[in-house]
Amino acid sequence: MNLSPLQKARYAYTPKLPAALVGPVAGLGIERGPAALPAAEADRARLKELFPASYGASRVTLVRGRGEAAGRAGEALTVGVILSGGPAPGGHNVIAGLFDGLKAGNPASSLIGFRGGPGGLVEDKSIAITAELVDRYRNTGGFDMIGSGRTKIETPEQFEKALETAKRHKLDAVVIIGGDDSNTNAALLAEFFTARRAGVAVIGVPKTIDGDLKNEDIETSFGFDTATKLYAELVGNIARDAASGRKYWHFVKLMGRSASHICLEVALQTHPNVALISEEVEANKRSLGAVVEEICASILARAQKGENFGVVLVPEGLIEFVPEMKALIAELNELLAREGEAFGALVGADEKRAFVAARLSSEAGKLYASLPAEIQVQLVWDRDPHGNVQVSRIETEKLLVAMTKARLAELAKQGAYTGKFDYQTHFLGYEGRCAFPSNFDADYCYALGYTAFALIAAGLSGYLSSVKNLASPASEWIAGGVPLVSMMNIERRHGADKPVIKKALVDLAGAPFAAFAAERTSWAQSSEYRVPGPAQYFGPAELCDRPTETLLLETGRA
Ligand code: FBP
Repeated sequence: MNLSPLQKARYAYTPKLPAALVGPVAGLGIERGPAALPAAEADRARLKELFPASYGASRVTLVRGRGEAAGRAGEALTVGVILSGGPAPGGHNVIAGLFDGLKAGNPASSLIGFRGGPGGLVEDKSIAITAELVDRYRNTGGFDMIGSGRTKIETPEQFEKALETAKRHKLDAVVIIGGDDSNTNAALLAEFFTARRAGVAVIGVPKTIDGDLKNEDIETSFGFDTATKLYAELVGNIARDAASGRKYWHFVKLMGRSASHICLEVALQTHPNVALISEEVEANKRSLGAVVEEICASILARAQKGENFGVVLVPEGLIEFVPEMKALIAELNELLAREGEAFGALVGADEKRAFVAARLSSEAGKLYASLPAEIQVQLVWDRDPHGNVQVSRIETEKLLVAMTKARLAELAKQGAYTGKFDYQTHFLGYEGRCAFPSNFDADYCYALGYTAFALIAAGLSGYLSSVKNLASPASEWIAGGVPLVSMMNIERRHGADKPVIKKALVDLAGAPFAAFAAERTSWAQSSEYRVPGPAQYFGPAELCDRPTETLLLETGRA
């Protein structure tokens, strides 16, 4: 193998663990809290109906030397593991933590990787995860050890096939490492296995760079820390380039399918001139035109100082939060779900646009027609298996540039703008998903994997591995589990009401947004960008182990 010097050095890194997980597994215990119920009271009855076996379970905390013993810790267990959805830095360390936990419990335990995501369980595509294999991937980025995929296990046949695979391998448990959609799937699978008395537990692990799988039990999903550090490094560099060349406005779209957590975190780290927060756009019912006005206001103010350059951060999901676009997308989703077959038979882009345009309501049709042709096509590209619009493929940054240019031309005509507008567009997303995990993500992921083992050993199923108190040193982290169903609500997907884990959007009343809102007026005019530089792996803890600004602000540690 061609190993880089950093890869070799990272092999030697020993992830830090919460105190409860340090020491012999025989000492592991759990403490149960009260029943954890879904936050959406209106959906409780329906969720109870859909998840009779899993509904109403308690949160659990892992403890050492007390509580209920994790009775199966010493057994020879066979566990399957799946990486699901988009990669996020640290996934390999979840597998390493799970593997090490299993082997510490009983060296005869075995771990099986299902390849290519949940489809690997359905189709029984597996690989034995050996010590040698794990060692090759410790503390490295990527999901390439076993691969990932977005297959949704939803048809009765798929559930049956998953059960057959589990029986064939004599699995005691399956660990699903994924985001909100994948963990929704984990909850359904757990319920199905329990209803069929299969004796196979299902445990989820909170993954996604988007940072939107969070709640009072899950302070952050893994991968968010590393990805935002990497994007912030790049945005800081771009900002410095802007201030050096003094000739471009850089429009940077940042990944994050729905929520703007990534954009907000990168803004807090770099102080750009404009950072759009989708949730605020939606809350204030702002049109695309109003969003463009905000960008133009900064451009005008800076042009007056002779600063015809700047940085605009655009969250990937913005388009779905602008009310008129949201209504259009909702109509498109229903239309494509209803007439998917006829639409799928069309070949050319023009034909597809015409098909859609002819079926939209008059308001949505007008808006659709006003968009650039490429955006019209991008809006009707296939939804992913969970029904999501593939926002990473919609060039919102280019749409905003085109609208900004047009608006500046109008303002110039009115004599209100005399600056010069030149631009560059960027999309930062895939660059960050397989980066070497930061120390934070390397530690967090290892702890999540080890916790998943402990939950299995405690005989639990339908739980999400949870590690809390993350703004403190790792030794003070609190490991445990939270029932998956307690995070669910009922939402409209693919034209039908479905139980799903609720996505956590940016809280406009929360500390990270407040910190941003307090500064952004001055950032709009200033060229004093903050340049965070690359993530550090070696050196003092305040440099190497510092969590995100979001986490520090949310826990009052900023
Ligand atoms: P997950 O929810 O699976 O973690 O996906 C994260 C993500 O990176 C989104 O930010 C992005 O919109 C999407 O995946 C892109 O998906 P794909 O890899 O299928 O292009």
